Amino acid sequence: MPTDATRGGRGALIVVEGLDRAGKSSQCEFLRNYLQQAGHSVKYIRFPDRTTSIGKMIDGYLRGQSHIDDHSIHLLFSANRWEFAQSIEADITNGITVIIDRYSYSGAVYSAAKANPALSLKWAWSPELGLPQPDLCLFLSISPEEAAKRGGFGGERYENETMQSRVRELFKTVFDLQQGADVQVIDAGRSLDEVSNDISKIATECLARVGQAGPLGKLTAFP
Ligand code: DGP
Repeated sequence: MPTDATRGGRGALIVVEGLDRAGKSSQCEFLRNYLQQAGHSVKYIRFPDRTTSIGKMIDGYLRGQSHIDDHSIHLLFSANRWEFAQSIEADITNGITVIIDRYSYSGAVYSAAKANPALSLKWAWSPELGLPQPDLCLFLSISPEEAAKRGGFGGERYENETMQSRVRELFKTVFDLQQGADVQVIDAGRSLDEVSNDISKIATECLARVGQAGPLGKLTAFP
């Protein structure tokens, strides 16, 4: 079966966002396998990528092993995305669809949810300007109470209900303000299969659309 690269078309940039424990990683893996079986070239990456030098600093912070000032850690998360921006763009140009587990939307909302008056949502969005603009953002919607019931919640910084409730509200705000990407809200409180079915349909439509679209865009400032 011909791949997108051999057809000469670009790949799609698909981002999966949501609260902690919304099922993002399982759904990203499902989507990668589904699209590969449909004949597409696909890569799956996740942010933060904890393998780089910057990623290791973020990992230590999330595990509570180090204290880093709110602005500094925010910029490290963003720098971690910038480390991969060129390779993401190259893959997309070469016909590879890139699925990303968490992206700039998490970047802005998790920092703004700290309710540090010196760190506004607008400020938090600004280092993201110019990063590749997703063609599709799948938001896995789950209530903070449901997320808390799922296994493993509470292990890392940010994994508490107060923070998750603020994060949920701020995701809505950021999606209203950043209208470049096609944001699709998926009810992730259902079974894995029901969620996967929705995701595969929406992603397939996205790939068909991207085949006719121009080059990948860039994230822009809030209006
Ligand atoms: P994960 O590896 O997907 O479980 O993410 C780890 C935690 O880090 C999770 O609570 C969400 C948070 N996070 C992810 N990206 C960012 C970011 O860019 N900025 C901030 N402040 N937090 C982030």
